[in-house]
Formats: sequence, C-alpha cells, structure tokens
Amino acid sequence: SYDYNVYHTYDEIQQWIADTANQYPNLARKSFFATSTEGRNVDMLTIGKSTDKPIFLIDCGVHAREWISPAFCQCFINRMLSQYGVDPQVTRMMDEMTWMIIPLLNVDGYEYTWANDRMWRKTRSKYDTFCTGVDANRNFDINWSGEGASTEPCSNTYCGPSVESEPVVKALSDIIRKYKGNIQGYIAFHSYSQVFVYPYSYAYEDTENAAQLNDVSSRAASAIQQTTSKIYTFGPGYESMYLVSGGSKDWAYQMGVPLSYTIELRDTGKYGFLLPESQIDGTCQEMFQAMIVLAEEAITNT
Ligand code: 0X9
Ligand code: ZN
Repeated sequence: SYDYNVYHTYDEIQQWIADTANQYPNLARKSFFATSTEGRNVDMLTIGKSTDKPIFLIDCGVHAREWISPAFCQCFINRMLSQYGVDPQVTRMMDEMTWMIIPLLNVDGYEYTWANDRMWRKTRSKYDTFCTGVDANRNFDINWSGEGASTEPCSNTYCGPSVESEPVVKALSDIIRKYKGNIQGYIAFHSYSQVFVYPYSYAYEDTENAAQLNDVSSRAASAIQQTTSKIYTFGPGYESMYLVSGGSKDWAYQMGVPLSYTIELRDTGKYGFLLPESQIDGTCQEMFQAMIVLAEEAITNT
C-alpha cells in the first residue's frame, strides 16, 4: 500500500490521486484542474459525503521545494477518507463540508525539484531569455506587482508578465470565481516556519473579521501544541517580516472567503525545505488537529 511517510514524485502523486478516487467512489471524485505550462496534468480531488455543501478549498505544492506541503495534503485526504464513519469528527467534517483539494499545484516546478534543482521555488514558464519561472504566490489579482513582489524575471518573487499568467494560478482563480459565495474556508499550505498567516499580506491593513481569524488560529495552534508540543505562531501577513502582493489567500479573502489562510508547516529552520521524511507523520498528526478546529469554525460560520 501507499507509503505516506515518504516524499513522492509527480508521477506517483498522479497515480495516487487516480487510485484514491477509485478506492472511495462514494466519497471522492477526481477532476481535471489545469494543464501546466509544460503540459502536465494538474488534478483536483473533491471529497465529502455530498458535493453541494459549503466548500473548503485547499491547495498544496504552490512552491516547488516545499515538499512537506503535498505530503500533508496526501495524508490529510487519506485520513479523511479512511476514517469516515469511524472517527466522529472526520465524519462530521465530511458530512457538513465539500472539500476541494489540489494535492500538487505547481507540478512543473515540483518535477524540476526532483530532476534538476531541489531548491527550485517558482513555476517553469519562460518569459525571459535568461531566467525561468514565476512565483505563483505573487501572480494573483491582488495588488499585483506591488510591494513584496518583483518585476524582475530572475527574482524568486517574480510576479510574472501579467495577472494570472500562470495556468495553475488562472485555474485556482477560476475555481474561486466559480464557487464565489459558497467557499467558507481556503488554505494554501507552504513551508517552512510553523505559522498561521491570515490577510492581509499586501498592506498594513486588518480584515473586518481579524479578531475571528486570530482566535481561530490561536485555538488551532493550541491543538497542535497539545498533540506534538510543536509551537505554531499566528498573525496577519503584514506583521511578518515582509509584505506579499499578489498572494492567493489575500485574493481569496477579497473574493469573499471568510476563513482564508496561508499555513507554513514544519520546521522552524533546522532543516527548512529539506524536512526529513521522519517528520512527515508528526506534521500530519498535528495539522490534522488544527484542521478539526478550522473545519468546525467553517461549519458553524455557515
Ligand atoms: O513568500 C511567500 O509566498 C510565503 N512564504 S514562503 O516561504 N512559503 O514562500 C509567505 C506568504 C505569507 N505572507 C507573508 N508572510 N506576508
Ligand atoms: Zn511557499
């Protein structure tokens, strides 16, 4: 059976998505999400008992080198599917919400981290003679190309030649536009630094529900500490070390998603992006407890 405690290649993840949908036909559905710049398929798994409940949208693997992110999406989905009808909390999460999850968004970049450069971050689109790639988390339609993004193609935070120039960013934006009003929660999983980041990141400004976002992340962080003793911090993006323009969670919030987060998974810098596989399980355990808190908030918010 599938080993959730190792990192998998793009091909293995694609196969896993198909196998998972086949294994749980009543709880999971695979759909085409996007074709990447280099022509790879990006798939989405929609999971839940019904497909018409309020939506929780999750993406993993926006930044190629943050391997723990797609690993988390896979173990999260596996736990939801395998514990349905067994664990009452999972059953409630699956009964009351429709989960739309893209386990690996930046497929081209991810493939490149396996084949060529483990520390690659961006997509693999070529808009420049010398430098490749766009930072997918600077390519959304929120203060695009503003502070905290670079217009220089060689920069690791290059915002791209235009808004939604990246096919995977366009596809994620399209799905948020399509289900606008029905999406209660949105999370982009990144690494590293163990932090719950909520809007805004593009400006020194608080959202109308800042107190709620703060309270929810505080409770999620407590749940984590009780599970693995790991410390996660939380706060608005502008409070962290740098501003970010064109990021997905600011854009999702602006489109009406009340609970919108970037979550930075393990660790705090010892291994950084090169998090050992031995820490996948602990990361999954702790973040699952946080997801229970976030899901409950999303359910009672509706
Ligand atoms: O820079 C980013 O896109 C995110 N960090 S990462 O190391 N995963 O690349 C941070 C996005 C959250 N916003 C802020 N920290 N302001
Ligand atoms: Zn990232």
